[in-house]
Amino acid sequence: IKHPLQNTWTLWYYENDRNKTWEENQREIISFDTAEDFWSLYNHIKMASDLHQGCDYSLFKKGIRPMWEDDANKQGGRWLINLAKNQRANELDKYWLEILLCMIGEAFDENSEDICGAVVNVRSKGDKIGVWTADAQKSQSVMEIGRKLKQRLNIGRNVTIGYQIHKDTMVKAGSVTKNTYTV
Ligand code: M7G
Repeated sequence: IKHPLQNTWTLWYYENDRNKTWEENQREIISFDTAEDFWSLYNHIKMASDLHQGCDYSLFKKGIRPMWEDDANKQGGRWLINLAKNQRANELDKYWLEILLCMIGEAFDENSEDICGAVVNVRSKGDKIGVWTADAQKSQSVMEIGRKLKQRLNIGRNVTIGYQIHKDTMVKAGSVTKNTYTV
């Protein structure tokens, strides 16, 4: 028998079609709930670094849509990892896989229930990876998740990552959103 995961996860793919709304461009691809099915899917799809600029992958717990508006996300925010352009070659795919493994392996321990999902944005101005949590007010959980992330991704102590509340991001389209937490 296959190795069951604690949660069922859904992969989403975003491709920008100017004739559709942002929400319509989010496509639900497939759900899985075993380690083996995760690897079949992972090995079958393109690496994030091979996606066209402007595309996203999102992996969220089944039932949570990868958008601010979802009930599970609307009080939440994200730990954001901004990558420099030259990090696409070496870091992007490594970071994304490590985050996927942290999520499906419930590596955030008792804070795993606060994890909603993660998004990778492939962008010409610099790629981004966001880890979305359910409740921005749960400072202890948010901070523990941030510290664990930094540790698992081997992000140096000289590098700071920030947590931004979705409600702040929402009204700041195009400009910088303030960090509510940093680690
Ligand atoms: P992005 O794709 O997260 O980053 O947001 P980018 O600026 O690097 O491309 C781009 C735009 O997509 C936003 O300004 C919004 O118009 C739209 N958008 C992004 N997200 C995550 C959402 C969302 O959760 N809900 C809605 N309605 N629009 C979103």
